[in-house]
Amino acid sequence: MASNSDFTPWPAALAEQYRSLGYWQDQTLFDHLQQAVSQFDSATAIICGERQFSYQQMAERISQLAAGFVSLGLTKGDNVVLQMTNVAEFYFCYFALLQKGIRPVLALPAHRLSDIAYFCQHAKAKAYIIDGEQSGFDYQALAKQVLAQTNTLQHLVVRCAREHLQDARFTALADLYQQPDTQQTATAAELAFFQLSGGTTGTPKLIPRTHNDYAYSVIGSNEICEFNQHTCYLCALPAAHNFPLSSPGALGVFFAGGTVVLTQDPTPKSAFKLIEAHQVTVSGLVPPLALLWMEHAPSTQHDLSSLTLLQVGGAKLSETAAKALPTKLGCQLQQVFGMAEGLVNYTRLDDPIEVIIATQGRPISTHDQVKVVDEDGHPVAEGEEGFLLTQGPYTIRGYFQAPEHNQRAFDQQGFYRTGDIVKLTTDGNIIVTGRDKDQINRGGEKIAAEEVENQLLRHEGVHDAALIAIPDSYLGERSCAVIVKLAGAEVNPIKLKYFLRDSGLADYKIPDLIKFVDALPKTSVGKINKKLLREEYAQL
Ligand code: AMP
Ligand code: DBH
Repeated sequence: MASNSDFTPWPAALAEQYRSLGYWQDQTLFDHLQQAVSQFDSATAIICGERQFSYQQMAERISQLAAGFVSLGLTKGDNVVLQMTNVAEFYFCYFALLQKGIRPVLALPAHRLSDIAYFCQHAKAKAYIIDGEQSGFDYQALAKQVLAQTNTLQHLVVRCAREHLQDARFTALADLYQQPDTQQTATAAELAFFQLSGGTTGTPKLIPRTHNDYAYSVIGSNEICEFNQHTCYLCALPAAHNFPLSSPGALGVFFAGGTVVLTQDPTPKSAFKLIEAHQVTVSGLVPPLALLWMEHAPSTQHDLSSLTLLQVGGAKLSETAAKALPTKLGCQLQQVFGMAEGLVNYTRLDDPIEVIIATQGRPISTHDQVKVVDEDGHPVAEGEEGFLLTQGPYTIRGYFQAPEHNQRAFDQQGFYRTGDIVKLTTDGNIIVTGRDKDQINRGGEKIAAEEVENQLLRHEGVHDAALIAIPDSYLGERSCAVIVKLAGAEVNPIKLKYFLRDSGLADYKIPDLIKFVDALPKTSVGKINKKLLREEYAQL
């Protein structure tokens, strides 16, 4: 059963304020979808390859799956790991689980054994739901490894034809479409699902999001981005990620009655074709993809004129690229600076061009509080650089079951320490200037240095290891592992990369570069001096 220890509640006075302001409407995410279903009925909700689903058809699939999940014995308060690619079934499963108060952990397609096994164990997940039809990676093989390493899973559900199931213990998702069950067991103040943090520590963190807080972030985003029933959104980033799910993303589209077009392939070749075919009006990208689209747009055969807005976020977009984007793509740019923990900032559609080009925008809500502080936690002078802390109506007050980490990640008043270094402009816009967290932002994919270092240190030939970011013109940053070998050890970069992959580390976390040194520089207190290392390796 759900319990209060599942998430850290907001202080009562704030919760009351958010309700009285109408931010928290005490409606579940499922309620919001239901409202759209009754209003938009036969309008197209999802386009997924050759398949299209109206709001009514989507609702029907959700209620059928809700019945199926219950028939497995899953019940309110249970956790499951949901790892789907960009297919309609991601949303069907997501809403069916939410309807029944079953909480999905939203794993990304790129997650591998070490992440998934951790999510299953930490969340005591009863089921793991995967995509068995996606070419390019065998999720069923991964699932077998996960089963061998974990002891909580009771069900493995695979999106594939029954005859393609690889193991007698697996259930076909197709068999879970049963007699529709429309009864809702979730309530809005409760935990709805888990987002995942890019993390800064040895283990990934689970981010508990409630219906109330998440719905507000979506509805607030819809107002800012002007999503409506005519919006046609190309979901080119992984659907489960916070950005394409909620900023305003697919949920914003569904609540407004528009259409989500899904693609597994975000590159220009495939994306441009879809933009033309479905008259896509808006999409959201990380900077490297935005650069790629800009590079290919001028010479494309496809008509991109339906595209009116391109949102870019997840990592810093250079000013040069921001300036060139509107002309290259023939649409407006919106910068989005968000985090799965909550706070999302947008440049506004009617902002002056200088603001859109040079800032990462301002918070959704006037009740998002941002503090920019120095090392001692004191506010910096106006316009000065400092650490960004925040609290508000949709920013979590604690990670799931991580008391020690929560001590560090939140201040005395419950503000979340984002780990970002920012400046505030006089009109309240945020400029991201750097980062204080031990993380590499590889084109929007975040890598916790400590997690990779811990894996490297498990290798018998590695004495010491540091993972640092090095600049990259395309990705923004790449990762470089600086390693001290044990005397006489036979290690080389290729062997180490294989070792990391075999240990279940996701591909994007494997260091781009591996360098060997005799010793790592230390600070006066004996910690690895990463600042110095970053300076030394900046030219690679
Ligand atoms: P996560 O906590 O994994 O959801 O990642 C959120 C982090 O991504 C933020 O704290 C920033 O470090 C980074 N980020 C997201 N959007 C932007 C942006 N537009 N510019 C710079 N950094 C960003
Ligand atoms: O990077 C992110 O996590 C992010 C970026 C843009 C995000 O969570 C969001 C918008 O909601």
